[in-house]
Amino acid sequence: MGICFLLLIVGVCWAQYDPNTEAGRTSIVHLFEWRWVDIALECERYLAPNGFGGVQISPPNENVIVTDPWQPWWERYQPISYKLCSRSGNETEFRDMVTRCNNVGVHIYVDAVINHMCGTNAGAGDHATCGSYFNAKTEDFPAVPYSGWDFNDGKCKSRSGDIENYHDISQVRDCRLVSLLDLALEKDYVRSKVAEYMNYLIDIGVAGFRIDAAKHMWPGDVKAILDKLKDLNTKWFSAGAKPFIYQEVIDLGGEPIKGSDYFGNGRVTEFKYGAKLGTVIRKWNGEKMAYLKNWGEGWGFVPSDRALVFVDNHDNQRGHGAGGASILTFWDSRLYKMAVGFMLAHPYGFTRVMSSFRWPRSFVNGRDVNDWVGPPSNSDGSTKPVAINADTTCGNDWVCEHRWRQIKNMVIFRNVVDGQPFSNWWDNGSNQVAFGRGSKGFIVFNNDDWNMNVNVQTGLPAGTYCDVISGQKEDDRCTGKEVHVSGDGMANFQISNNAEDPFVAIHVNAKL
Ligand code: AAO
Repeated sequence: MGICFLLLIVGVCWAQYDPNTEAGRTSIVHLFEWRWVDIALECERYLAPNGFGGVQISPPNENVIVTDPWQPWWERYQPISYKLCSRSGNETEFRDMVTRCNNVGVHIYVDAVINHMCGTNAGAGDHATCGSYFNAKTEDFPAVPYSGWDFNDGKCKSRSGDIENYHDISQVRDCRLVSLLDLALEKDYVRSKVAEYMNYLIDIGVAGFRIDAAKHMWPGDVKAILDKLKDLNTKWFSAGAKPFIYQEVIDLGGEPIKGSDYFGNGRVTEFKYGAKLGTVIRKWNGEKMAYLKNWGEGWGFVPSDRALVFVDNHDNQRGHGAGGASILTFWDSRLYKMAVGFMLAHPYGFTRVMSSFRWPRSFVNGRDVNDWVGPPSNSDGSTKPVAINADTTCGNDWVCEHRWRQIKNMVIFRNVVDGQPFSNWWDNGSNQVAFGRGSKGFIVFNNDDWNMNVNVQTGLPAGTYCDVISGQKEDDRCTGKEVHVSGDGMANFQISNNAEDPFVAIHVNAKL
């Protein structure tokens, strides 16, 4: 009791850092803009059998339908109500997805857009995804209901009412982010409406939330909402389990709002991770992989147990949000696979894999003028199903990075080495590096412009291992390169700088 009181003061009695994934499942995947029916199938046919712990889904609540430009992906970040209909599906389909995914041990994490409603220019009428009436000008959202009293207009001190200066903390939190109507989260009524929405999802069986635009809310307001949340549904989670919370706080340094301001509520997204890793793998600014030896807190990142990490996200893969040009995406597939491989092998942070759709990228003066284009869709605007090809890749312009052999096998690698220490680092002072995870796994990269041929200590038991990057172990044979570890743990690695994938990864479950 006394201890809990003390802990309560520093905020750890409530805060939820544990992802609630099943034991031995250490990553989630963001199935950006996927339909609920496709996610349910993917949980059963692919994610569960390959050890994925969960899925971050696109916002499930009612949003405005934007027609100029035509149904951009970002319309889903403009809520109209907390009813569960969206381009991804209706409430019945949502419930079916959560049940079926949970039943195979893959949990659902909801992207919760609770900082704001639609933009000031969204108009009025019933052009929202469940058909609810709203009026952006009068700030009337009867389907919640919210009215003009429930927004921050009076509090905001910027000239336009929008955020104009990220160095002014109150502006960032009390004014409108890109003109989105900013909810007055200090009001108990508003907090209760938001908590009601989140509790409804918890009852259905979700395991946690990405808190969108958390930077634009006062940490204490977020906490007041979280304090109203229920424990997870005991049909799938142990009694007393709290929803996993990861807050979207963009902190690349240089602004007064810090990721650490939000530790009391849960984890935060570490945006420095993808920005820096992209810079290193691209070899920009004199960076080299040898410098990754102290990757993690040593690079100024938040503590590992407070971090949600990713190579790219739905914003910065198309120039939104933050990270800049260094961010690696599926468009640079060779370097991207190395970056994701490095992330999944390294113990730092809780990892999220991105799964994208392809869009007609078109650069004008260095900016992608098609950065708004929504998911693959039919002529009536409905989202196309995720087609699965005979070779297990996806069709219909769904990229499915999570199904790329190299990435899928590294998700498994991370599960196999879970709990093992970062060990046996080796580098050539340039871009050839290697490291292990105790006695369970080892990975080697050659990002130099010359061939690699080294003998290094792996820490693994003697034997012949199958490289899970160039192939994988199928029954008792290896479809890729084989690596021989001798009795003293040493092994020889040869990686051509022209290899399709210039890295090799082995682990004890891929021993022949
Ligand atoms: C759309 C239109 C707008 C229109 C609005 C309303 O594009 O023109 O005004 O509708 O009609 C998404 C889209 C938006 C879209 C919105 C609503 O990205 O384009 O607006 O839906 O439909 C900030 C926030 C961060 C946010 C990010 C995009 O802090 O929370 O912007 N991400 C989330 C979602 C995102 C969504 C929303 C929030 C809204 O993931 O998909 O928006 O729900 C600085 C700040 C960052 C700030 C960026 C971008 O970053 O630090 O906090 O992110 O600027 O404004 C260097 C700096 C770095 C800086 C960066 C960029 O890298 O180091 O700190 O430059 O300047």
